[in-house]
Parts: sequence; structure tokens; C-alpha cells
Amino acid sequence: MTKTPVHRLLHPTRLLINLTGLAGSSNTTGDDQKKLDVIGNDIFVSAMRGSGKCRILVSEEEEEVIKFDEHPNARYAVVCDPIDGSSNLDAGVSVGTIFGIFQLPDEILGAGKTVGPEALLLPGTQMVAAGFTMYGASAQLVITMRGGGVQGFTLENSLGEFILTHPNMQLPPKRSIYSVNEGNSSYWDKWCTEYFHSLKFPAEGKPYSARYIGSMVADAYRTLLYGGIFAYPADSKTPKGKLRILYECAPMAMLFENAGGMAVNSRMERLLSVVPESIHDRSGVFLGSKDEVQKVIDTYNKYH
Ligand code: P6P
Repeated sequence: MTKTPVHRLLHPTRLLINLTGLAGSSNTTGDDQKKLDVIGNDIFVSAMRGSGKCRILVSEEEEEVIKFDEHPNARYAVVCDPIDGSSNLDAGVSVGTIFGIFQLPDEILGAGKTVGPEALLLPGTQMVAAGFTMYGASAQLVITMRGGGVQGFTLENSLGEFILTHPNMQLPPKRSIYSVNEGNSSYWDKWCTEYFHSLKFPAEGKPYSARYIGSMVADAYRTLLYGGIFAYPADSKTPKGKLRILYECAPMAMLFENAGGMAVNSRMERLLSVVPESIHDRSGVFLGSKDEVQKVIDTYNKYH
């Protein structure tokens, strides 16, 4: 029997055919897991384990906290969405990995000490670093914040290295672009409906442009780059909101605040101050240019 040559087995088409589609399972928050969700999660878990620096890990794809008891003195806790936006994968839409890093208090570290999920029920202000990667058709990016500015790196394929292409990213204070899934508008609160209506039918000036990809990293990156506002409001369909506090809202809020923007929840509270009730807790989110988020707050305050 003739053996199939290796290059035929590894042919991109073959790999792609095998890697798209559903994995036949669902994650902790009920989303259908794509094959790349599972693979991305496995890669992230093994990378955190192998680093020797991570004590516990929260992943969107894992019901429970992952504890690396083999590293009892590791000082960091990591939260991540391994492949955010994966529901769009088969359509070739940019997806990415969102992560946040917390430093654990010394008193809970050391051999024999147990560290549980309660160690991560913290506000995003406690993070020491945050960032996301974006795997897009035009470029692969890493956007990070550690101790101050927001830095953007782009993969230079010929070198196989990430180059600092967007040093100290800063959002413009305003930009007439809004990004929200308008398919949910029948579920929005009255103040929220009025806010988006005011962008589309302004009393003066031109209407805003609408841009919505449905992949948070892609929508957030565009908003970080051009300005405007990204929103996923809590509404009558998702009273707590859809996006997860620990590994979607908080890391993005840290990046936007450090890039001169703002990030609030559906009660206009600073997103970075919100403490999750559980590791997969959710929140409404409005994040973007400072003046644009202030318009949301002003409209909300007319009703409360
Ligand atoms: P909808 C992707 O599934 C995700 O978690 C975020 O990346 C994205 O912003 C949001 O959900 C899109 O949700 O309901 O508009 O498809």
C-alpha cells in the first residue's frame, strides 16, 4: 500500500478543512466551540503551564479555574479568551486572543496553599498588564499595556518577528463611528435607543458611520485606531450583558483607558472598577473615545 507523502498530509487545504467547523462541544457560557477554540485553549493552557510564572488561569473555554499546583510560588493569575470572535471563523473574519494578568498576594502563595476562583474576583484596576492579539487577513497584531502606554506590534513575516508599529497608541477624543449589533435594538432600554438614534439622526451635523464586525478584537482594534465607540449594551435579552468581565471587558477597558479613552458598563460605572460575581460573569460595555462615551453617560443621566 503506498504511503501518503507528508507534504500531502500537511497541505494547507487539508489542514483548513480539518480546522474549521464546530468541535461538537460547547463552552462554559453555552457558546458552540469551534475546533480552533479547543486547539487555541489547549495551546494557551500549555503555554501558561510551561511558563512556570502562572499559578491559576481562567479561560472562556474552561468551566473551572485551572490551577498549576506544580508551581506553588508562581506569582501571576491570567485570564483569557483564547479565540475571541470564533463564531466568525468559518467566514474568514479576524479573530484574536484577549488576556489580562493579575499579580497574586504573597499570602496565598507557597506549597500547601490552595488558590481558588475567589482570588480572581477582583476589579480590572488590579491587573498589572492586559492585551490582545488579532489574527487578521492583512496583519497579525499584538496590542499590550503594561505599566502605562498602549503599544501595538505587527508581525513582519519575512523576519518572523513582531515589530513596534504603533507606539503609545492614543484615541482621538471623538470620532463619528459607532459599532453595535443593531439586531438587538428591540431589546434596548429607552435611554440606549435614544442614544443610538441621536447618532443616526443628529440635530445638527452629519450622521455617524456604522461599523460592526461581530468580533470584539476586530471592532475594538478599529475603535482604538480610529476612535468612535464600541458597545454591547445589557438589554432585556441579556440583562447582565453578553461580554465577560474578566477576560473581555476588563482587559479592553484597561487598554482604552491607557490610550486616553473611556470604558463604562450599562449603569455608567467605570468598567475597570466592576468586580465580577463569578469568573464568567458578564457586563454591558461601552468603550471608545472620551467624548463619545460621555455622550452615552449624558443620555443615560437624562433617564436616571
Ligand atoms: P453578537 C464573539 O462571539 C463575541 O464574544 C465578541 O467577540 C463579539 O463582540 C460579540 O460576541 C458579538 O456578539 O451577538 O453581535 O454576534
